[in-house]
Amino acid sequence: MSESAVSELIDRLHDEATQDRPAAETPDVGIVMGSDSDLETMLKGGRRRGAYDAFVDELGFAEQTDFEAPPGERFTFETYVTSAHRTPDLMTAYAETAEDRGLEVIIAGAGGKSADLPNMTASIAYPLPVIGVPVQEKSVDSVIGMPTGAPLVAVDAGKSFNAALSAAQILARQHDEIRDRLVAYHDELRSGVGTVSRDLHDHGTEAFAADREE
Ligand code: RP5
Repeated sequence: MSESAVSELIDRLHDEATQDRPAAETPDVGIVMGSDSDLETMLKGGRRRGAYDAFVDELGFAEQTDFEAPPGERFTFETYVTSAHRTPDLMTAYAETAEDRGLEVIIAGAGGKSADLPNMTASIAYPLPVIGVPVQEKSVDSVIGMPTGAPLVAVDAGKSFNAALSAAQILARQHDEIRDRLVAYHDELRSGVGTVSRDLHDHGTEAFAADREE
């Protein structure tokens, strides 16, 4: 990221924090990651489905790319790269303006052994809840290892999909519409297991396995 881009983003965040926009028009969830190399794990395109897949495909959220021009969907998320070590000033600006910009919850993911973005974002954005995503197995300890009095909830390594569901659970306490979407998503999972179980039993192992390979 060029120096001018960093400064421009910091100024933008502070400006947006002064706008006092209606809650329905601001992003509900902020997703930040330490590098664009985290994109596939954090959002979409990796070996597992990510937060983008959960929000857009399962829960009916939309990505908000312009703070002043929200999409038609009521519930939205935004995405930024805010490296803890390479752009600590941007990470700080994002976390300290989050509440005033209207965010309700942040999902923060980072990889490597010093995955400090989730825990530093949580400390600065407090009392806004932050859900940490260790992008790699080796990042788990540095994401979840917060001292007493400095809260952060976290999901398992790479499971940004679950982070999105957890963020939606927080929002669902105030929004029945999100609660209904979460319940519908779970019902679909349940129904899928039922169908598979019945087909496996009734068709037998060989036929069931052959069907799956088609
Ligand atoms: C990558 O560098 C990791 O995936 C991490 O999220 C990213 C950012 O690390 P810092 O720039 O904060 O050190 O290895």
